[in-house]
Amino acid sequence: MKIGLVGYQGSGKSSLFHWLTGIEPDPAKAHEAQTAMAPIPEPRVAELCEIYSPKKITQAALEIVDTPGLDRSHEGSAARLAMIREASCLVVVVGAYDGTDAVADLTNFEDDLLIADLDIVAGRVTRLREQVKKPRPNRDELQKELAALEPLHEALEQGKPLRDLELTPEQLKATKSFQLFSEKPRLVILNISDDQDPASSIPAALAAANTVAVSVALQLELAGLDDAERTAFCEEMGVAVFDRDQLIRRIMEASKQMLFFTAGEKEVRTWLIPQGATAVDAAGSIHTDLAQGFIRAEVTQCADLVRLGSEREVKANNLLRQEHKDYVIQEGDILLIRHN
Ligand SMILES: Nc1nc2c(ncn2[C@@H]2O[C@H](COP(=O)(O)OP(=O)(O)OP(=O)(O)O)[C@@H](O)[C@H]2O)c(=O)[nH]1
Ligand SMILES: [Mg+2]
Repeated sequence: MKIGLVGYQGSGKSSLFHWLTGIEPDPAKAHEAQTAMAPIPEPRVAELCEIYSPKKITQAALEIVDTPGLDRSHEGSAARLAMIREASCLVVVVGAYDGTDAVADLTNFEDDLLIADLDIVAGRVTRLREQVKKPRPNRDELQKELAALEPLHEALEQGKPLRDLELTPEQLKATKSFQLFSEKPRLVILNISDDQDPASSIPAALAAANTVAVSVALQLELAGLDDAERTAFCEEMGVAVFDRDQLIRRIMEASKQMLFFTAGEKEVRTWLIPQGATAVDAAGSIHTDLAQGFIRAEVTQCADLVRLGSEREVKANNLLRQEHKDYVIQEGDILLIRHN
């Protein structure tokens, strides 16, 4: 699942990309989308490693995409919007380090996305209205699609993002191929200046939105220092390190994904799945064969295993559960898939 860093030009997307992934975007490719992985730190991996001493440790990672910024005058927007469409989750970066009115800037940006959505939905609704007037074999289906889209068309006209609505299965089906921006989950990052305090920098109007305030340039600089230099720098400048691991997990949650574990002497590993995924989905994310030959999942809670110290103790305490295909994966589950 692609996580798109999006926003207006110069808001700090490429700096954020560099900080999150450790990879500097190639300035020669600033007009293209650039991708890198950000490993998702999970402290429980170390606890599982103490139990298993595995030969190998593998951490799941987020796929982060740096996109070229939109121009406020909308020049060249079509191609840039097309790159943003590919992402399943948007991290909207608002440049608030130079005194820009963050609330107004975010509102403008989201309006730009909303208008692009409205164009698409309005176009489809107009075409469907024409089509259902004439008798044709698939008229019922077109009628259904129109009925699904009309309320969404209306919401967009009123400036309501679709993520705020509860979409029906028919509506989800009708919008799926459009990859509408306002339907995508999103997190807002206010890129504040070095001397602003992250704790008090989120305007009241954004408190309800999923918003994080951080000085990206400062944190990128701090990340490049060794421990001693960093401590000295922070003391001298009166600034603090922002927990990047926590931000990465926050982005994972915003993207409606979660981790599960597999653990043994060969490998301790975290895996990324959509929230609400089932045991057979999880099996499929490991290998398609595991989903096809799925018999059952043996599930342990990580906290139980860590507390008891061994699989044997977990079994002795009846804490190893046998779950079937439809079991919904829970936070902290360690899975062993039985298959043929
Ligand atoms: N003072 C300050 N300047 C920043 C900060 N973040 C970004 N900038 C400035 O903004 C410029 C652009 O930052 P980038 O990270 O490249 O911004 P971008 O969003 O990738 O820009 P585009 O790719 O052109 O849309 C940098 O060269 C910095 O001068 C910040 O936190 N503080
Ligand atoms: Mg950039």
